This record gives sequence, C-alpha cells and structure tokens, in this order.
Amino acid sequence: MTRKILLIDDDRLQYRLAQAHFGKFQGERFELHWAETFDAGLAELLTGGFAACLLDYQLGPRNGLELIRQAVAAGCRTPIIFLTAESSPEVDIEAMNAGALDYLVKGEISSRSLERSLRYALKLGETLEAMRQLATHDQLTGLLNRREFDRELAEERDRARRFEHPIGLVMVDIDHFKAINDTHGHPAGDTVLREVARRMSAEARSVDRLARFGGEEFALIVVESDRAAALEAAQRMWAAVRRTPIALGNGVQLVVTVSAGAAALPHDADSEETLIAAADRALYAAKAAGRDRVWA
Ligand code: GH3
Ligand code: MG
Ligand code: MG
Ligand code: MG
Repeated sequence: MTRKILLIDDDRLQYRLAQAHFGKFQGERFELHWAETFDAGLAELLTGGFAACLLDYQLGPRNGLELIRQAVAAGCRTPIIFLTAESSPEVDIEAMNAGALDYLVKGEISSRSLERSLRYALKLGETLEAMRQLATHDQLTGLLNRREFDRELAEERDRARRFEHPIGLVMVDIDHFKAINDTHGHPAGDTVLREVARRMSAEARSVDRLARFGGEEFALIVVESDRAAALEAAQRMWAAVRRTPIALGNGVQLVVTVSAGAAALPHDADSEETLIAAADRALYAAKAAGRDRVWA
C-alpha cells in the first residue's frame, strides 16, 4: 500500500514543486495530498491517516508552530517535517521543540534532501511508536501496563475535577489462578491470562481503559461513570469470562471465573489511591463471599 503524505501549505506553487520532487524519488513512491489552509490541514492531520506531514510555517494569519502545538495537544503522533524560510532560523528550533521531527529550508529543498528527510522522519516515527507501545503496554496480554494505568487514572482524575463528573474503577482478580498454573503448567496459565484479557477488552467501551494491574489482576477505568455504571461494567466482564470454557492448548477446556470489585470517585474515595483501595476492598469482599461474583 502506498503511504500517504500530507502537505499543509497555502501556496499552490509549493504543492506543484513537492509533486515534482516526489516524482523523482529513488525508493518507494508516496501519495502526496495537499491541504491549503490551517483548519483543513489540522483536520486532515488529526484523522491519523497520513504516514507523515510536511508543514509550512506561514499559513495566512496563523502559522505552522501553532498547528503543531494544537495537533500534539490533540494526541497527534504523525511525524511532522517543518518547512521554513531562510530568514527565520530561530523558528526551526521552535518547531523541533514543539514536536517536529525535522525541518527543511524552503529555498534549499532538492528531491534528494526532501526524500532523505521524509524517510528519516518515517523511520524515526516508527521507532518512537514501537518504543511507546513497549513502554505503555503489557507484553503478555497487550493491555495497558501498570505505569500507563497510573498515568491515565491521574489524567482522568484531573479531567473529572474540571468537569465535575465521577470516575468508576473496577478491580478484577482471577479465581484460584495459582491452581491453574500448578495443575496445567505456566504456559496454560499464560493462555488463560491472554484469553481473560481478550474477553474483558471486548466488553469494555472504547473510552474506558483496561490495564493489567499485576500478575492475574486487572483494572478498568470507567470514565465519566458512577458506581452503578462501574458495577455494570464489572458484571459484563465477569459474565464474559465465565460464559464459555477456555481452551488451554493441551486439550483441556476450563471454565475460568473472576471476582471483581467496583468503586467510584467521589462517592467512595477522594483520590486515586483511595479509589484503588476502595475497589480493592470490594474485590476482597467478593473473594470472601465465595469468589465468582461482583461486589460494590
Ligand atoms: P484467589 O482466588 O484468592 O485470587 O487465588 P489465586 O490462586 O488466584 O491467587 P494467588 O495470589 O495465590 O496466585 C496468583 C498466581 O498468579 C501466583 C503467580 O505465580 C501467578 N502469576 C502471576 N503472574 C503470572 C504470569 O504472568 N503468568 C502465569 N502463568 N502466572 C502468573
Ligand atoms: Mg505559506
Ligand atoms: Mg487470584
Ligand atoms: Mg491476585
């Protein structure tokens, strides 16, 4: 599939020049798309459909620096190459600080320097993305890891404060998991962890954040939700895990159950720490009441 590159520039001549350069590239061809204004460019960039973006500095009354900052704030991770004029070298540095991966000086661009910069930005962007994935996700289950869970809960807490909405939290723990390991082996235990994670993910809303909290323990941030909604989410996950047996890969089919505890902020807690503790207490109560159930 041909990778799409977005050019944001208010000058049609620059688009024509870029097209001519693209035609002379030595390696894999790219598909060049053009956005003529700040707003159209930002909207196109935020679709996430482009492999990289070439961004002009002067865009009518606004400029490319502002566009980078807005894009980054909106979570954009598309590699950006900044295009400036010879007369403003300090802007290049500002662009890099704002999040551009490289810059090119307009009067000095050749097909080779443009191709070099694009391939460099694409490579660096892929590497950064792979590292970000490793740093934020659990390798076994593909869920968010504990560090990312903590970061997202803190971020959600800030948002919740600002907009005065609640946050639900569900803690889930697999029942008698040690016995599964002991009876069927560690690889079978890993299979159970992956399948439980997959089933619970399928039940979570896309805005909610499911993490591997620790060994066989999971946590779900139920955004903008009170305890009743968190309890509902917990019940859906609980039901999805126990509904059908899990194939352990050694010919054995095993019904696996979980216990879950739900709590919400500000109803049950006043901080991230006390929210986790409240959900943990509910989880412990579910275990004490006989496991394979949900508690709030
Ligand atoms: P309970 O119903 O009270 O939760 O009992 P349990 O056996 O599930 O809980 P316990 O805390 O005693 O055991 C958890 C086990 O999970 C112990 C540990 O070896 C295992 N475990 C933790 N991480 C992994 C992992 O990544 N893979 C596998 N296979 N096992 C793991
Ligand atoms: Mg311009
Ligand atoms: Mg357990
Ligand atoms: Mg446990």
